[in-house]
Amino acid sequence: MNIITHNIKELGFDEWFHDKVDADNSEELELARVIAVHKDSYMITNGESDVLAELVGKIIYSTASPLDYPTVGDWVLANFYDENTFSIIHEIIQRKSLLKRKAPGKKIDFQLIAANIDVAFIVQSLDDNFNMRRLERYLVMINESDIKPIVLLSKSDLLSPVEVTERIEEIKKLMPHLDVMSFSNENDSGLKNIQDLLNSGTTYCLLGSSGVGKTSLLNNLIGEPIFKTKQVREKDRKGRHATTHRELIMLDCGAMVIDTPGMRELGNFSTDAGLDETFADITELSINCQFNDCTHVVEKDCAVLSAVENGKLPEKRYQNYIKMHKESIYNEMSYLEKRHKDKQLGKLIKSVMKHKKNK
Ligand SMILES: Nc1nc2c(ncn2[C@@H]2O[C@H](COP(=O)(O)OP(=O)(O)OP(=O)(O)O)[C@@H](O)[C@H]2O)c(=O)[nH]1
Ligand SMILES: [Mg+2]
Ligand SMILES: [Zn+2]
Repeated sequence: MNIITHNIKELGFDEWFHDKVDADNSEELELARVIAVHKDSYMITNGESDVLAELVGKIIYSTASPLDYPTVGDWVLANFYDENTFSIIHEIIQRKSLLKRKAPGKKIDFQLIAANIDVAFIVQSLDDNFNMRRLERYLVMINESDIKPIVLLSKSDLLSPVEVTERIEEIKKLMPHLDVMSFSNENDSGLKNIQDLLNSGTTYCLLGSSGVGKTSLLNNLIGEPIFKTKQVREKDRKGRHATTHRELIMLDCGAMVIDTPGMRELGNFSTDAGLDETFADITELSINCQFNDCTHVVEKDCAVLSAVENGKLPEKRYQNYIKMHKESIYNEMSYLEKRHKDKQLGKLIKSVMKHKKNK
């Protein structure tokens, strides 16, 4: 059985993961963490060297879902070859947490964002990008996993201090327990507060729309402009992503940060847990609904609807909740249907192959 070496401990490997490693396989394989995902290959590290990796055939041919592929932040068991210049990933170790969304467009499938994240920074810019409904959407995604969300409001240099405080209060009024901070990459205000949050061996990830300043923040935390940021010209900021892939970066303080490309769509999936936690006010109100299975849409004596009527619950927040709830039911059903069809197809292929063999 592999022991927890100093190297992998620094990368965040702990007893929790140790208990999940299959002892049979761990003899000849080495523990490593996925630090980057490219089209058909990966970059993994064992704390000593960063090594190019590919997937073992077994994973490529037996995977039914994107959930079975490695993503940034994953712990894997791998074989290292050629003096640690190449490796083959044999197994993904169970994930402590997983950030995923619906794949963009009409396709009903998951897209993985990152695994084994401890803290997610939701970055929204204070100028024109701030949007409470989008913030709720990110929170639903994060609260579904055991990840701590922290809201970072960027570009505070573009607003007056009074306006910044008002924005923070607006969020706090709806979600009193949420951590919210403002900062600026331009004049460095608030950066020290963010640095103070970072702990060694802990994995953070930067989420938020394109152009809000995620990579600029990462560069500031590194202390050097290592990663490319984009030059925003006023009108054509759409469709140009400065960051194109996800990568795990180790900071000098020992904290790890995953930068992600800005996401335009955030379709959600089976997010009951995420919804309940994000909309704790609605969950709380629903205790007083007449029916246990109240959907808060048409029912009589619905405490949620009354709260909207008397202005205690903002109508837009209520509508966003209902919208995401419906969406998650729809996506879940479509996904199950798709999986069922895929399985049928799999059976058909198997029987055709068998038939051919027997001929
Ligand atoms: N005024 C101001 N501009 C900023 C701040 N942070 C970033 N910017 C500018 O915003 C633009 C986008 O910054 P990036 O760091 O590339 O944004 P990003 O979130 O990484 O964008 P994607 O990689 O496309 O998702 C750049 O031109 C930055 O100079 C800030 O705090 N204040
Ligand atoms: Mg970026
Ligand atoms: Zn109700």
